[in-house]
Amino acid sequence: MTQQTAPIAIRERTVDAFTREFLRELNFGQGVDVERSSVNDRYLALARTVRHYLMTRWIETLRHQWEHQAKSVAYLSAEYLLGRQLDNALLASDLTDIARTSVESLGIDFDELRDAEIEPGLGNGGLGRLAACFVDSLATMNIPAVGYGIRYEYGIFEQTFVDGWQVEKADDWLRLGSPWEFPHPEAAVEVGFGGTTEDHEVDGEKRRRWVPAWNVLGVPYNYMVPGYENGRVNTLRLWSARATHAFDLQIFNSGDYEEAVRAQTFAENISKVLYPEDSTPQGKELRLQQQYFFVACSLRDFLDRVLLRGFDLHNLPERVTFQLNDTHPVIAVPELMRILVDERGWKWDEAWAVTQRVFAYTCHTLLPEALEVWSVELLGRLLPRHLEIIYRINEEFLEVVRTRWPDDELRLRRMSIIAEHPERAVRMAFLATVAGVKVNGVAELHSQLLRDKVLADFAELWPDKFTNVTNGITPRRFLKLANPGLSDLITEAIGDGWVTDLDRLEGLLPLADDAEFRRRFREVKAANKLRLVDMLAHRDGSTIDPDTMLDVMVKRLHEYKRQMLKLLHVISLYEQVTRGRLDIADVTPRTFAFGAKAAPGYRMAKQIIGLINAVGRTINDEPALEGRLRIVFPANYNVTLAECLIPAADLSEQISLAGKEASGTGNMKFMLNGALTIGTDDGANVEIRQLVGDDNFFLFGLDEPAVEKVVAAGYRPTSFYESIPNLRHALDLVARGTFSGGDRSVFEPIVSNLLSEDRFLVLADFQAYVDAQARVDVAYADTEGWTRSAVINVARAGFFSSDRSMRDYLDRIWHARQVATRP
Ligand code: 26W
Repeated sequence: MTQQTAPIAIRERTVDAFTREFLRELNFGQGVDVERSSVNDRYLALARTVRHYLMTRWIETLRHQWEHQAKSVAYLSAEYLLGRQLDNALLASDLTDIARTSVESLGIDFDELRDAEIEPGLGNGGLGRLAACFVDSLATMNIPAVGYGIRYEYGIFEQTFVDGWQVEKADDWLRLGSPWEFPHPEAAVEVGFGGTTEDHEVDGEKRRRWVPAWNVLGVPYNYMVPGYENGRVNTLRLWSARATHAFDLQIFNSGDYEEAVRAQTFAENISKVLYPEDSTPQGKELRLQQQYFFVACSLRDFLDRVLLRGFDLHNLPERVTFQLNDTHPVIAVPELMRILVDERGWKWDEAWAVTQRVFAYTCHTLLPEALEVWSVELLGRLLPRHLEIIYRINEEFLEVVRTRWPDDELRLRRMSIIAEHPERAVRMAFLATVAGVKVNGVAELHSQLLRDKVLADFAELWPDKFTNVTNGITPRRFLKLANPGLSDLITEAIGDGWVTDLDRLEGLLPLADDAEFRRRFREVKAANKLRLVDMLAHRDGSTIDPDTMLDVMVKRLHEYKRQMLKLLHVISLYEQVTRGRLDIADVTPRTFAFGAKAAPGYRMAKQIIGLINAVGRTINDEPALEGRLRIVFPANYNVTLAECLIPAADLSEQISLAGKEASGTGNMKFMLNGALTIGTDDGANVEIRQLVGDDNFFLFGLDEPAVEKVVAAGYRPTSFYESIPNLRHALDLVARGTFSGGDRSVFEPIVSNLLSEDRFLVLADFQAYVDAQARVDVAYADTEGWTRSAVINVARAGFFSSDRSMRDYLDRIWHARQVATRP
C-alpha cells in the first residue's frame, strides 16, 4: 500500500465548489434531485457537505495527536447537551456565507434547513451543557482531548403541556438520521457484567480475576468537535450498546429464539435512554449499568487504542488525566485498578500509585440528596470484582485516617467510603475524593462550601487536594452564534479577537458612557426581541409584546432554584391590581418568561409547572393587565430555545436559595448577552456581582451563613405568611382555587408545603425579592442608565469564557500543554 502522507486535498472554499459538493450529496448521498428533495434531504446534504470540509482537519488532528503522544485530557461525562451542530460547524469552518450563498443560488431557503436539525439533547441541564462548552473550548484552545460518553438513543424527553401539565414524549432524535456521527462497529469493545470472582495462578503467582456472567458490546460513534477557525477537530466518542454475537448465538443454538432476542434487547437497553433525573439520583440498576458500560469502554479505548502499543502504563499520569464529570463515571477508578492488578499483574500499591494520579473529580452539587450512593448489594451483583476493589481501597484509606486521627471512631465512620445506614452502600463522591489527584467545585462559593462542609474531613486530611475552577460558557455558541447582532456591534467596536479571547470585551467599558453606542446596543436588543416574538408565534402561536421588559427564568425546575418565588411575585402583582390596591399604570410592563423541565418523577416540580401555566392563563386573559403583565412559558426548553431567548432578555432571574446552586451557567449566558441579573448570593452569582459591581446587579435575600442561622433557629414559614400581607394574599389566592377553576385541591400540595416545610426558604426571601424587583423597576425606567449597566455586564463577562475555565484546569489540575496542529 502506498503511504498517504496527507489527507486528500482540502476542498476549494468557493461557492461553486460548495454547490457541486452539495448537489453530489443530494444526488448520491440521498438519491434525489434538487426539485424532488425534501427539507430533510437538503439538510442532510448540507450537513454532509460541511462535514467534508472539516474532515481533512479531523484526520490531521488525529494523525498529529498520534505522532506527538502529548498529554491528553479524557473528559468522562454521562451527559453532553450539545445543541444543534450545523451552525457550529459552519462557524468553526468559516463557511456560513459560502453555504448560504450556495444554497440560496439553488432557490433553497437556508434558514429552513438550519431549523430542520433536531438537537442532540444528551443531557439534563447544567452539567451536560458544561461538558459541551468544555469540549468546544478544548478544541479551540488546541488542547489534546477526547470526550467520552453515551450515545443515548433517546435524549432528554420532549416536554409538552396538556391543560398546563407537563407530559413527556420520547425524544427520538435519530429518527431522520444524524449526519454528524461516525459509527465504528469494527472498533467495538466488550464489557462484562455480573458473575463471580475467583483466584487463579499465573506463572506460579496467585491472582484474582472476574468471571462475568454476560457481556455487552460497546460500539463507538465519533463526533467532530471543531475548534474555532484553528484547523483543529477534536473527537467526542459516544458509546452505543449492542448484544455480543457470541452471546446471541449461544442461546440461539440452544433453540430459544425468544431468549436470544430478549438478550439482545437487554444489551441494547443500556444506551437506550438518558435518565431524566437531575439532582435526585435514581438508585436504578440500569443507571449503574450505563455508568460502568461507558467508562469501561472508554478506558479500554484509551489504553488499547489511543496509547502506542507497548506504552508503559507506569507513565500514564504523564500521558492523561481522566476528568470525572461528577460521580457518574467514578466506577472508572476500580476499573483501572482491576485492569492493572488483575489483567496486567501489577502489585496493588504500584497500581494504586498510578491510579491516584490519573483521575480528577469535579463535584457539581451541594444537595446531599444528589450525592450518588450505590447499594453494596447491587454493586456486588453487577460488578463483584469492583466491589472487592472498593473494599480494599476503603480499608487502606481508613488506615490512613486512623494513623492521622487515632481512636476517632466517629470520624472513621463519617469518612468511610462504605456507608452503613440506611443500608450498606458505596459513597461515590468519597471514592472520587480518595482517588482523585484533585477535587474541584464549580464556583468560588461552591468550592469553599465543599471544603468547609460536604467534604470537610477530607479537606482537613488533604488540604491541597481541593481547588476551584469556576465554570464558563463558550462565547462561540452563546454570543457569536446566538446573538449575531450584538456580535457584529462588538466586533465593529473592538475587533473580532473577543471570540477566542473574551477578556477583550473589557474594551467595551468606555462605550458604556457613549450615547450612540448605547442606542445601537438597544437596537440590537429590540431586534432580538422581535426575533423571539416571531419564533414563539411560529412555534407555539403565542404572542408577546416586544415593548415590555423581558424578565426570564430558564433552568431545570427544582424547588431549590425557586421558580415559586418568581411566581409568587407575579401572583402578588395580579392580586394587587385586580383588588384595586395597585394602579396598573404604576406597574412596569413586563413579560415573565419561564422555561423549565421537571424530572418526570418529581411531583412537586410538576405541580409548580401546572401552577405557572394556570397563573399564565388567568393573567394573560385579564383585560386589566393587557399589554402590561404577561406570562409566557414555551414548552420544551432546550439549547435551541435558549439561543433565541437569552439574547432577547432584559432581566435574568438567578434566585436559588443561597448555598444550593453550585454555580449556574445560565447566569453567565444572560450576562454575556446584556441582561442584568436579579439574584441571590449563590454560586457564580457571587463572582458576577463582584465583576459588575453592586450598581449593576440586583442582589437580594439571605446569604449562606444567614440561611444556616435561620434553619438552626427553627424556621417557621407561617411567621412570614402572617406578617407580610401581600405574601398572604398571593398564597390565599392559590389556596382558594383562583387558578384552578375554584378547585382548592389542585394546588393544595404547593401551598401546604410552603406553609409547613418550605425547605428552600421561599417565604423568608419573599419581601427582599419584591423590594429588589422594585429597584429593578426604578432602574429600568432610566433607559440610558439601564443600557449603561447592560454594557458593563457584557464588558465584564470575559472571565466567564469556558476558555478561561480550561486554562484553570490546565494550570491547577491537568498540567497538559496546548499543542497547535497548525503552525
Ligand atoms: C444522578 C442524578 C444526578 C444527575 C445530575 C445528580 C446530579 C446531577 C448534576 C450534578 C446536576 C447538575 O447538572 N448540576 C449543575 O451543574 C452545573 C455545572 O457545573 C452547575 O452550574 C449547576 O449549578 C449545578 O446544579
